[in-house]
Amino acid sequence: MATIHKNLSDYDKQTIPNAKDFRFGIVVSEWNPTITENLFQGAFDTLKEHGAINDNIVRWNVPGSFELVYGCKRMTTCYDMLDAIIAIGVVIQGETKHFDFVCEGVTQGIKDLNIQGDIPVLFCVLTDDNLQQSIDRSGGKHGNKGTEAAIAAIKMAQLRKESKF
Ligand code: DLZ
Repeated sequence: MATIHKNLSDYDKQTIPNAKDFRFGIVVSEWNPTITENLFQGAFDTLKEHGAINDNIVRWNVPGSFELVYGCKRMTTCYDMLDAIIAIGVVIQGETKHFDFVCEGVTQGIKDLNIQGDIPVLFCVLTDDNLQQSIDRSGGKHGNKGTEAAIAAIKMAQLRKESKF
């Protein structure tokens, strides 16, 4: 998963489906807010760039990354017409084991939502050693993981549409 020499936001725009008919949810963690806002903006701008309209993008905030799972779960219940949901958070290594527990909880939780539910939930959670790594991946020298998640969300929305019979 080395991204040290890779800009995460490099992709071929021609290969991305048009998102004008899709509806997206974005759940944003308020922990490390300057980073999560940049991730949100990267995701929002990318969805718009590929045709999504403002009224078809709903945003909710949750206190921390651990709460992303519940936020996404509730969003799938309240807005069952959504085509994909993006979970945005940043977990930065501290001095205790909290980092490991939050990372484990949110990763497994979002995985479970994808197994149990019908709406794809995209994992846009940075799990970094320090603040600089998060800055580099939220609009810095390694691109914006929010952009990457938005592209994945459009692709998953299209896959979901095409796989319905
Ligand atoms: C408590 C905590 C800590 C120490 N670090 C982070 C972090 O780096 N990123 C993050 O999104 N949230 C953190 N939290 C908060 C937890 O995600 C959660 O909100 C609380 O444990 C309450 O459930």
